[in-house]
Amino acid sequence: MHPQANEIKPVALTIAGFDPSGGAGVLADIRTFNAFALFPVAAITSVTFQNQTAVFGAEHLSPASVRQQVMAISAEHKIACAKTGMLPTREIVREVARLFRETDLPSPVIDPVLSSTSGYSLVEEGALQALLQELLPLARLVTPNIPEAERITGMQIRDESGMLAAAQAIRDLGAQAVLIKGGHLHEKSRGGESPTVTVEALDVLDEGGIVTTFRSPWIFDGNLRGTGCILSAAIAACLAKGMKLDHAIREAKQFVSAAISGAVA
Ligand code: PXL
Repeated sequence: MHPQANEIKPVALTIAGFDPSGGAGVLADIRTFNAFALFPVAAITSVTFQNQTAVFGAEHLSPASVRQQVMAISAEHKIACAKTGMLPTREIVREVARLFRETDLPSPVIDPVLSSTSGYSLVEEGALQALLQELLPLARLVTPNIPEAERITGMQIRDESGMLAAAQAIRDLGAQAVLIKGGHLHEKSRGGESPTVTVEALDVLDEGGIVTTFRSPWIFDGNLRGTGCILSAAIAACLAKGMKLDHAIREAKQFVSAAISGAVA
């Protein structure tokens, strides 16, 4: 790699876990940043052990090593956009919040990762509480899916008005904007005598109280791993390119759809 490559491309930072199989985490983020012609840099929070089938475990880094990765990168680069993914411990969440408070890193897109697609918990006890108290108030955007939004708010989300109420509750924690992803909302039984098929996916954006809804044909992704990582990285990338948030989300959603169909990332 030419050492000056980053002088041409804006630099995009991900602070997230490492999935060696490449489906999720920093590798998915890096592929996404590359696809948007950004220069990817990454600070790793945890090394996970997994493949397409299951997560077998993880070894988390210390908060100090997360800090030192970020400090070394940001001493050399002006960071154009940042996103966070798997932040597995209370201590790492606190350290990452400190980094965003105390340095000139741009406000992050926060993907509040709690568990893997296969259902394995990726965060220890206390990490969620720290996320709510310390990191969400610093967010440019938070991108929970419905189960994550339910755990963050303690609310049950059954429909669009539930999504709106949860988005406002998360914004009340201090985030500038919240995108609740409804991919799971309309999913119905696909077996039995009269299988119901989801025809629409609904996402709700609440930015400072202004609500935008995104409706798109629901694509069965076979529970593709990493779509949350790719979406939040793509939104951060589009923000780095100067797009308004709703435009950035529209572009990012198109990118994820293309990724699901195998065209990109
Ligand atoms: O998709 C959530 C996720 C995020 N980050 C890492 C992961 C996973 C799911 O497995 O491993 C590192």
